[in-house]
Amino acid sequence: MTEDFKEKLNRLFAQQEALLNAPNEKVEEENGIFVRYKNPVLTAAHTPVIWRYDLDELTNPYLMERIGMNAAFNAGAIKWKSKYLLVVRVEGADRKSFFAIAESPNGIDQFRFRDYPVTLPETENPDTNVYDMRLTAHEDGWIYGIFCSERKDPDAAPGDLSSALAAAGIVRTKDLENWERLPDLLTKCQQRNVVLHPEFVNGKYALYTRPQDGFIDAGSGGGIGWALIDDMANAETREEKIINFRYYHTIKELKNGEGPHPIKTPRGWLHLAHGVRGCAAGLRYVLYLYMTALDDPSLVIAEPAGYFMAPVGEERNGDVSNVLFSNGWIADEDGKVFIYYASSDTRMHVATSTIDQLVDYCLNTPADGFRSAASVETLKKQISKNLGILKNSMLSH
Ligand code: M1P
Repeated sequence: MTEDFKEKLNRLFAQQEALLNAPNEKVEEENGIFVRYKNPVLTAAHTPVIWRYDLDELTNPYLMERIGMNAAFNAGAIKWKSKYLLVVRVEGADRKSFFAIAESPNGIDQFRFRDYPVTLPETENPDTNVYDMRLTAHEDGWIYGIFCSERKDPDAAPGDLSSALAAAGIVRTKDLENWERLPDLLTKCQQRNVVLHPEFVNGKYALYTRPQDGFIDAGSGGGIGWALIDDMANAETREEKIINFRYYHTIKELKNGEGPHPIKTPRGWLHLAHGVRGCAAGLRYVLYLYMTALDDPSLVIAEPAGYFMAPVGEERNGDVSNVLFSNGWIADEDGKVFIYYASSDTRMHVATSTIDQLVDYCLNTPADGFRSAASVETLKKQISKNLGILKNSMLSH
């Protein structure tokens, strides 16, 4: 190896180590509900040097990137052997997404990809693209991963190279190293954002679904669905009911979808989801929370109006701008919650909160009144209560 090549190589590794070891810090002045962290926890630049470069001077004398990585986003999350583990949607410069695992000792920085991406077993009908895995450590003892399996629509008109079909692919593992592929979920329509509930419900597996008319449009699919399944090894939705509806002139008017699986709390199941609306700039994806009953995870008991998180600053820009999307969060035993979210289909971030704060937010934030006049009434109520408090506190001074 020449000295020049060796120097370039050392620089490359040093730059990456600096990026991977950069300490993250809280962003001040948040809203009391959650705290954002300043640096993205993963980007395309966090993918290992050994993925992107051929390190052999003979075959790569200019030390050029040979396999480009475009983005690292929409990660599933799980706490595993005391580490915070993300199953990341990595997208290559070739537009193919694949899964790769990155781990951190503290959940907020030092995320490092494993040497190899996940080798996902295939069904007889190979996937063209795979993405957005939701991880569920189910009480049956398996860790399931449900993801979108995308294939070209076989009925597309000649020359139409864009029409696609979305289905829910299913894998399971006991060690997050070896994955068993199960048959795709059998449903009456296309599906994305399918999530496995962590507990049996009436002795069955329970899925959050998102029935959709087309690959992009939810269409007549009214929102987040719910289906009970006999067997994950032959999963089929016989009956599907909508449990979290879309509404006109809300943040989820056009589409919505369950995020990661809900967190069990003493007051009910805490859900994180995304809502989509259309505007002149295109689609706008934001995150929202809702809660369902402890004894019936399909029964909504609280849903604050509007969004919980929306893109800000650099989060607003990327390959698909104006998008926040989350399919992973981790609740620690002390009640701290790590919310992993992607911005604009480009990079991964973390925000933290606690179960108590998120439950309080859900149960005490006013619900949507669906009309401007209702919003004004809600606002007036709070203002007059606060004016009373201020008046009393001034009197008491
Ligand atoms: O581009 C924004 C998101 O679009 C899709 O979301 P949905 O399933 O709601 O249609 C997905 O492709 C998602 O990966 C992507 O982030």
